[in-house]
Amino acid sequence: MNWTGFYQICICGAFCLAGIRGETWMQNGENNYPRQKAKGVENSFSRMGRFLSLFTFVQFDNQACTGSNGENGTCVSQTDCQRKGGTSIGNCASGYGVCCSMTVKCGGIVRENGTFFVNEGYPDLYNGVGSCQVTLMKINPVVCQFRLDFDVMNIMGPETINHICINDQFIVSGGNPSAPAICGRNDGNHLYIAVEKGPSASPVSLNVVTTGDSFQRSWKIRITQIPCSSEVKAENGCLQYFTGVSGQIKSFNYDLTTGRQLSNQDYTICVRAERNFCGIQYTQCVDNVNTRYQSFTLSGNSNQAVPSMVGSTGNTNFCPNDYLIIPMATNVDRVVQSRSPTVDRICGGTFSADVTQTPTTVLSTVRPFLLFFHTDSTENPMDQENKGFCLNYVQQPCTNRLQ
Ligand SMILES: [Ca+2]
Ligand SMILES: [Ca+2]
Repeated sequence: MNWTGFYQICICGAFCLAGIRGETWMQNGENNYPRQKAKGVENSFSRMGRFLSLFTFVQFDNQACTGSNGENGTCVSQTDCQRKGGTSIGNCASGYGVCCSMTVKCGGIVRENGTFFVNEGYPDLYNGVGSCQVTLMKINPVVCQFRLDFDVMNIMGPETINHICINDQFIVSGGNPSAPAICGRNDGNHLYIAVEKGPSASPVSLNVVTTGDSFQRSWKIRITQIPCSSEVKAENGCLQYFTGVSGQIKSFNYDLTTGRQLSNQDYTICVRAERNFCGIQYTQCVDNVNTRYQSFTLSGNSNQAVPSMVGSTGNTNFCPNDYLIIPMATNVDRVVQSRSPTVDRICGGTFSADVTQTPTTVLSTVRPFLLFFHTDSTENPMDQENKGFCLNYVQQPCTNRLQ
């Protein structure tokens, strides 16, 4: 993301104006940037024009950096890092800045872009019971969304009968769309929280509730603030937002070994249609763990082979309970023959737009590219050992066939 900041340090023999800085927001094309500039430096120079030739300027962006420990931070001056309560994890900007990692724990307030919310004692594991909440503050009125990236997110999973998060829960309060409570293992997943534009937006809080049995928990959540005009701002209503021509989408707590499809989910997943792409194909992920592919198991007894089920054809299961909606989905190998009937609602134990036990590649040409995931509050006895879904997507270029 192009959070360009800007820091100027002047280097000269006897004169140095380094460290005279302030923070403001400036327009740069389509984006608003938090920009640090050398406040007063220009005035000083206008008065000291004759000395200008003595100065050499080094400027660097307040961009994401990688610390010596391999973790991500933000490149700022050492003074700023200390002032903000961060930790230096390395150098950046040719040694003129430090790669600063900012973290908050229970009870903390997030006031900086790129802050991590971590468990008490992180990177040690946390085996306590309680409610751990942090509050998110917009760093600027033009921020419209928070993006949460779960670098590490491992709390106790759902109970095993109906897959409800009754032990541990991660809860987002405030913001829009309302995020479902999630639990279990969610490393690498993400979600977006939309907030009102302007200075007086309703507060957003993140809460990790831990109850019940002993469990070795850990979390590290990166919180990115996204301006309304940003290219990476999610479209309205999207809890998850993927960019790029190809990628992978997983339901929360998806894991081929220990994961369980979560109940009470209801959210929209969006994929940004890249320029000159008119369609999108989905294929269920490879399963190297189980003897039979279980990377799309939304309904039925996943201990057995279960065909795909679709909501619009005359079979016995119209996916009334748990389903993934892909607008006007059709199997790729049927498209060329004719304008085949399309379906929207897919469930069962195999991913296909037809009723089959063979996983197939599914195409949708409805833009924007969206999926809606819904699960009800029960599993047992009809559904057992469902894992949810993992889909690989590939956008399809605009051709005569796909326009
Ligand atoms: Ca199910
Ligand atoms: Ca269910």
